[in-house]
Amino acid sequence: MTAIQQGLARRLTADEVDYYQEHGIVHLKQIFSPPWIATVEHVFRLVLGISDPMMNVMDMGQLAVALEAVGIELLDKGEAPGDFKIASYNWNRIPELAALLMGTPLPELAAELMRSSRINFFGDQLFAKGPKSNRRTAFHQDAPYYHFTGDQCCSIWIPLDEVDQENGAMGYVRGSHRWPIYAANSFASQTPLPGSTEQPLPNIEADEAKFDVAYFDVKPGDALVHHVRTAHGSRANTSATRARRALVARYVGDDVRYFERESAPPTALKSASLKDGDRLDSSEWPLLWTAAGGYEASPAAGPALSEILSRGETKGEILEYLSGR
Ligand SMILES: O=C(O)CCC(=O)C(=O)O
Repeated sequence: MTAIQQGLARRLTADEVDYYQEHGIVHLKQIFSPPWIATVEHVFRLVLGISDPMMNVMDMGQLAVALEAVGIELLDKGEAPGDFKIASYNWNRIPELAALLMGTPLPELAAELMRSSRINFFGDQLFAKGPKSNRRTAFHQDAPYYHFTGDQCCSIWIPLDEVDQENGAMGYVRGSHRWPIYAANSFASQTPLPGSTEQPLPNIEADEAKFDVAYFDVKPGDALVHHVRTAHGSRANTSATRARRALVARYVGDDVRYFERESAPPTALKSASLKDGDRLDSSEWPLLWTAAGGYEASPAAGPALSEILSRGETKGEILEYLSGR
């Protein structure tokens, strides 16, 4: 990175890139600028404020009730009066979210950490653990949920609240990006999803010390970035007053190729056009940035989107911009 990109408070250091490569996780302290984080907060509220049946939002409380009803053992039992919602893959319904994820600074941040010369967008998720939502996110790897192979996929976890052990800190098994792919679970239970063919993940929750789980206390402006095979999960939010919100943005790089994984859950995104072995370039996973051409290579996005967003332009103008590219 030659200049500080719009949205960043500072440059990445060489040590941070090495740490990500070595451990499959890195904590970037105060990497984002306050105005950019204010934009993330605005978009987060917008997404979770929309009540539209087309929105992809999972209520984890309801999921837990449904799992228990069919006899699946939950990680956290007992009373969990607070809300825990996960909103997934809504970027193509909400232009402001698309603009945030596809413009500076996230694609270049992902490129630098993964040492990749090109970046496609892969997906968005919002995790909102309300006060007293009292539910862990079970340890899991992201890879078994996806229809692709490769190492260069990272998730950038962007907190909007101060987060510590009390309100849902994220934990990561350092070095587990070198593990094989284990079975996917429902996040509320360690039980593998029906149809999984991989081995169940070791019982990390039972002996976190043995697995060298690293928990991170974070503040708005920080990011935690993990590799697609790094095992991760989070504490319950046991605080009576403090929410724990995070936006997760996922990107893929040079070595990722489409691969229809038979064991992936039915909700895993498939492409209408790609076949096994193809790069992900498609309307589902747009190419955003290349080292040679910057954002110019991108049919879908670019720094101008972030600019439009930061000027507080209207939804109509953002939609017009996206459809004109
Ligand atoms: O925020 C959480 O509790 C879990 C996040 C997660 O699993 C992810 O970012 O892949």
